[in-house]
Order: sequence, then structure tokens, then C-alpha cells
Amino acid sequence: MLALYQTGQAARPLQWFRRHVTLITYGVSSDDNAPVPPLMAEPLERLASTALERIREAPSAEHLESVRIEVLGRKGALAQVSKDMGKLAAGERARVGRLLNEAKRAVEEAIEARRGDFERAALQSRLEAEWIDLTLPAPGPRPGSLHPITQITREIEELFTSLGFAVLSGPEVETEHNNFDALNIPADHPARDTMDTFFVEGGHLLRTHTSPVQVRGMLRFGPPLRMIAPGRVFRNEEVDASHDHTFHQVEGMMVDRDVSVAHLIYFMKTMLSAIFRREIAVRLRPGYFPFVEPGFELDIQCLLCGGAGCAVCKQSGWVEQMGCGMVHPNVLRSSGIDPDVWSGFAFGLGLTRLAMMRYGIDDIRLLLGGDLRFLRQF
Ligand code: 2U9
Repeated sequence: MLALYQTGQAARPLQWFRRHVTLITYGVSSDDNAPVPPLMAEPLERLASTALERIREAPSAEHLESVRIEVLGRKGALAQVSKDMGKLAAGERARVGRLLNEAKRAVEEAIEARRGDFERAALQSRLEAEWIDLTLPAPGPRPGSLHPITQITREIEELFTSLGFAVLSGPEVETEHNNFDALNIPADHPARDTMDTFFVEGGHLLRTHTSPVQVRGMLRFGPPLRMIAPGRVFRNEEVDASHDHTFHQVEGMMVDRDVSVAHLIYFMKTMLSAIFRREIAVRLRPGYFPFVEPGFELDIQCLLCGGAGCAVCKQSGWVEQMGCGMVHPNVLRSSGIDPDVWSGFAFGLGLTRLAMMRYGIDDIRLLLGGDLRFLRQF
């Protein structure tokens, strides 16, 4: 049974505690100077020094925590001692209580110190593990990139803006009138077959070209006007490496007094030279589109052979690039513009096709496939 004894001396941490608990435990007088026989230091002293030893040796914070619980825990060793104190005489209880508190503080301090070691060690190893050379440029978020079609679209928008053209956009779900009738493609016109699309309830459809945007532009702004309409268009056709149900194009037109084919050629050469970043030679061949008369297929001189003839241009020296023409009087009239006063040229260019040419893309499905391995190249 633990015997307690009182000294009245100022508390000197552990050795004082060690000394006096020993004395008490074994009912020997507490004269400070009396030598402390080792054995007698048993109960509390062994308890404290063992605790301090185990705290010093604790290999991990977890292990330290278990020592803390064993010694300082509610059911811990010191708690056990204080539970026994009830059996002591009042006088002795006070003194032993102090001893016990000393022991607690000594053990708590030792645990705090040891825990500090572990925290510092943990921080050190994290610092080593996470050491980064701050002088190195921060690997910031992976810079995204503009989709190839967006890049080309923006170039063309900047070019035509610099030429005084407005960049218009409009709904992808259009009326049959704006997509066909207003463009001189009545219901029974064969061109409707080459421009088959997706119809939605209420007689609307997914636009097959961005021409309806220009119909809206003519109605809204009236002549004179210069505008381009880049955007997504839809065709109900088999998807393969060179055909997709969704692709991008830009169409444009200029309506003013006495606009001629010469204006058309000038603006097409300017546009294509900007796109291909070199002087481009063009030629016009008759071509048919319901919304222009005369209509032209515009060829550019082959960029690979410079016109000498090669596999790309099938030895012709010319590569078909786009369609254009003088706006059909019916189209001007159906949008409230008098063709006897005003005339205009118009053109249409496949942006998807242009992106495939510029970046050497051999499968159209890659462009809208969303495969990051493909997109990250740009
Ligand atoms: C209005 C009047 C005339 C636009 C034109 C073309 C010729 C043409 C194709 C090129 C490749 C579409 O993306 S593509 O498949 N377009 O060849 N487009 S003339 O003529 C218009 C447009 C609007 C009001």
C-alpha cells in the first residue's frame, strides 16, 4: 500500500519527487539529506522514471500516445495513485498530492517535449519530401489551348473586322425559311437533298449553313453591309474520315452599290493569303449554288507544288478551296434589298476543312471527338 509523507520544501521537479515519493512509499522520514536507498524509490519513482524512459524511447507519436494514456490516462497509473490517496491522512494527502502533481507535470512536460520532437521530425521529413526549388518556374495549371477551329475562326474574324466587316452570330436551330426559302432554295429545290438536315418539332431545323445569319443581318441592318458569319452547321449524312454531322464554316457577304466579281476576288485573295500566311494565287471556275448568280468554285494554286502539279492537286496545280459568287437577286429581294440598286458578293468556306489542311489532320472525327491526346497538340 503506498505510504505518503510531507516535507514542506520548495518543489524541485523529478529528483525531488523521486526522492520524496520513495521515502513516503516506504514510511521513512523525509529528511532531504537522508540518502535515498534505490529500492525504496520503487512505486512512484519507478513509475515516473519508467514513464520518462518510455517517453524518451517512444519510437513514434502513436507509441507516445499509448504511454501517455497508460500513465496520465483516466485509468492510468498516476490516476491509480491519486485514487489511493483517499486512504491517506489529510496532512499526508496534501503533500503526496503535490508530489503526484509534480510527477504529472514532469511526465506531461516530457510528453510535450517528445511530441514536439515527432512533429519537428515529421515537418522535416515533409520539408525534405516536398522540397521544391522555388527558383524554378511554378508548374502552374496546365495551360489550356484554343481548339484549332477556334484559332482559325479568330484569325478570320480579326482579318474581316480589320476590313470593316461585322462578325454576326445566330441561332443553330433555324426556321426553314431562313435556312432555305430566303436563300432561293424553295421546298422542291434539289439542293435540299444535298443539304439534308435534322428537323426538330415546330418545323424548325438544325441550320445546314450560316447563311441564315446573313439573312437575319440583311433584314436587321439593310445595305450597305459587310458581314461574316462563322459557326457550327449540321448535315444529316454518313460520318466517315472526311464527313461529320457537325462541322464549322464561315460565310460572308458584302452588299453595296456596284459590287463586282473584282471585289470578290480581291477579298478572297486577301483572306486566303492571311489564312495561309503567304501570297495566294486564286482562280474562279463556274460553280452552282442556289443563293449566288454567277456562282464560282474558287481554287487556290497548290501550296505544295506551287502549281507545277503533284499528288495533292492531282497534277492540276490547283486545289478547290471554297465557293462564292454574286448574291442572287432573289436572295436580296427576299430580304428586302432591291437588286436593281444594290449588288453583293458572298462566299462560304469550310473552317473544319481548313483546320485539317493547316494542321495535316486526316480524320475529321478527331476535331469534335474531345480526345485530349489530340487536342493537347495545339
Ligand atoms: C446569303 C447569300 C449568299 C454563301 C456561299 C458558298 C458559296 C459555299 C460552302 C463552302 C464550304 C459551304 O462549308 S461549306 O461546305 N459554301 O460554297 N457559300 S456562296 O452565299 C450566300 C450566303 C448568304 C444571304
